[in-house]
Amino acid sequence: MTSTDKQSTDLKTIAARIKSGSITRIVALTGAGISTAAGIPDFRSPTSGLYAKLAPLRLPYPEAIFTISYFTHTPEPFYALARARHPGNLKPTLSHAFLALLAKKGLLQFCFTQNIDGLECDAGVPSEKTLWCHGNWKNQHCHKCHAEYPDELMKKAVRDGEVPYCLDEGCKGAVKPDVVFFGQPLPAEYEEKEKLVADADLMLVMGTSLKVAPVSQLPRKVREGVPRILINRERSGDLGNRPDDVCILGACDDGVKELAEELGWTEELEEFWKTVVEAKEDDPALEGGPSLDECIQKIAGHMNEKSKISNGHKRMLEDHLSSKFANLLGPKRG
Ligand code: CNA
Repeated sequence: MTSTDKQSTDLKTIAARIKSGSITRIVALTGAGISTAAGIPDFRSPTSGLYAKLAPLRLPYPEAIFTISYFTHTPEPFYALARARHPGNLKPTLSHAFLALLAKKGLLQFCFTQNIDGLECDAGVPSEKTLWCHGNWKNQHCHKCHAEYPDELMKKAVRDGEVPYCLDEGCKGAVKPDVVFFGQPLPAEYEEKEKLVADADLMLVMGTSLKVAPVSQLPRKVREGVPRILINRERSGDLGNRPDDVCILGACDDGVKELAEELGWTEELEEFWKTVVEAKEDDPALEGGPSLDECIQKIAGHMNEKSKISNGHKRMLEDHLSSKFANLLGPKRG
């Protein structure tokens, strides 16, 4: 645990307040870091994060793969990696179980998650207490005409790494899971739910770099004097700047263990986590499959071919335009 001399509280004090009932409205904000232990890489970790791994694809920028304007003309990379990133057969982590345990004890006021894997739901966090700020994989629609697309066909597309297209012959737009891409609005409930942050008596921020707005601004909406706990590998946002902040730097599951220990919940949490993991059934359709690195290698070849074609196309256009331009200017002098 890190502390600064500005700090006026610590984990022990916060745990004591939870146990005594003076903290009852905990608002959680989670990010990709609570799911890396389940096997889904985050975005921004230096070598293990997805953005670092995407280098062979030579995307215009790593976020392009999740940017709506890019997806509309090049959906292939998103689907090529979908199977390796799909949460189908992954199990909730101890951190997901901790959130569900808070809910079970009536202490979780609300959970804002930026994750799209739905693992907090698998762990038992009630859906009415969760906002998937960036959507999730549960449903899918054509990005063009917004028609629904059947689950079974979507599962097949994810399994085969193929782009699913709208079943309407006249449309044929690429189908997109209901994940919020860069350039798309957040769910309509966001503005309403955001107000719960000002009512919290503890905010728990876990596994996020707080680099994606507007969710990154939520911790600032906590009232002054209300404790905020950050559990993350690194400092993020303005966490640690207020006297009532506590930063536990390291793996989320270790930080959660530390907190559970202070609360006297260690055994209960371990037991609960075991039942949660056992309860999640595997989907045989999504078993096995290539690793993320293998998927990236495979699509890299295809993308390089595609870029060769588009470079050729670009050169052809340039030649065409320069000859047109030369004709407009008339014959060369000299
Ligand atoms: P990010 O920007 O990749 O940051 C992740 C943060 O977690 C970093 O600060 C890491 O240091 C930290 N971290 C990683 N692993 C651990 C760990 N085991 N213990 C403690 N800390 C860890 O991801 P954010 O969530 O901040 O960014 C928001 C994006 C990421 C959202 O749009 C998500 O949809 C998107 N995302 C989601 C998933 C998922 O659903 N599991 C996976 C990858 C990215």
